[in-house]
Amino acid sequence: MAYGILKIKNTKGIVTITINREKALNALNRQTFDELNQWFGTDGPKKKGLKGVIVTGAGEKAFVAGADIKEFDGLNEKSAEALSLKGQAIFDLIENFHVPVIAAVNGFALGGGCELAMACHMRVAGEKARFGQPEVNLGIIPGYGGTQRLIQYIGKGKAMELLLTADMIGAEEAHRLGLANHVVPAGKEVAKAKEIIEKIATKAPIAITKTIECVNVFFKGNYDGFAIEAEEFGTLAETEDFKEGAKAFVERRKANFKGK
Ligand code: DAK
Repeated sequence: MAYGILKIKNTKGIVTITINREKALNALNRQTFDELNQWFGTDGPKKKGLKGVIVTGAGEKAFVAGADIKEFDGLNEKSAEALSLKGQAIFDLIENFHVPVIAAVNGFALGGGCELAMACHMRVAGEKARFGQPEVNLGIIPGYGGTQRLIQYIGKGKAMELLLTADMIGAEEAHRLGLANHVVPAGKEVAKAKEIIEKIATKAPIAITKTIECVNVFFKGNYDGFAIEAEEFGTLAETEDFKEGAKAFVERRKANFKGK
């Protein structure tokens, strides 16, 4: 499969994947998801001599400003739940990838963008990075693991606050809370991620892979919060407020929610 949106560059075993939709602030449309699936599910695992992967966004403004709101139209309970499960499965591929995957967060990481960054093993934030889960502004909830992963990084109380208020936080706050591993000057995110990968590449590769597996197993409880998240996401897709939220965004006006 040819890649039309992802720019993929392999430099001495470090692959940098750039989501290249700068005009749409790198929003995740269906094609971007398909290409991420193709790379993390099929092409990436076959690469020989791979040390690590860096995921970043094109331009200086955004890592990824969310799922593509312009593709929300026409979703119903079934299709939204299916899409949520598909997105979760792709982000699971990233979370369980056999070599380190680092998000180089160069600007807005909102909604699905914050979820993508959280699916990576670490996050290096540029000083202009902004993180947030603004889904409730649109009448929905995070559909790609955000309700589950944010708690893992910053704890229940703060996660609840960010998810319920839709507030954005800057790089320093994300670092203080444990969401960002490092904060670096703008433009240095990829370089710092490379430095971390080079350090990890000096360690035993199988131990690295097993460490990733073990850390991830800790978070697989007996309950399936992701399935519940997908189910609830499907339910919300049929609400009037969801349609109004997306429409208001496109029309650049404040949404008029009715609780329906
Ligand atoms: N989707 C599509 N286009 C987007 C976008 C997005 N998420 N974010 C920005 N853009 C586009 C804008 O529409 C604009 O395009 P034009 O109008 O010029 O054609 C261009 O990018 C530049 O954006 P702005 O003009 O708005 O730039 P500003 O600097 O004024 O503002 C901003 C930057 C990041 C604050 C603002 O763009 C913004 O608030 N963006 C939306 C943030 C957001 O709400 N993101 C979505 C969160 S919800 C699902 C599962 C999960 C999800 C969805 C579905 N299923 C299972 C179905 C997840 C949902 C989310 O991610």
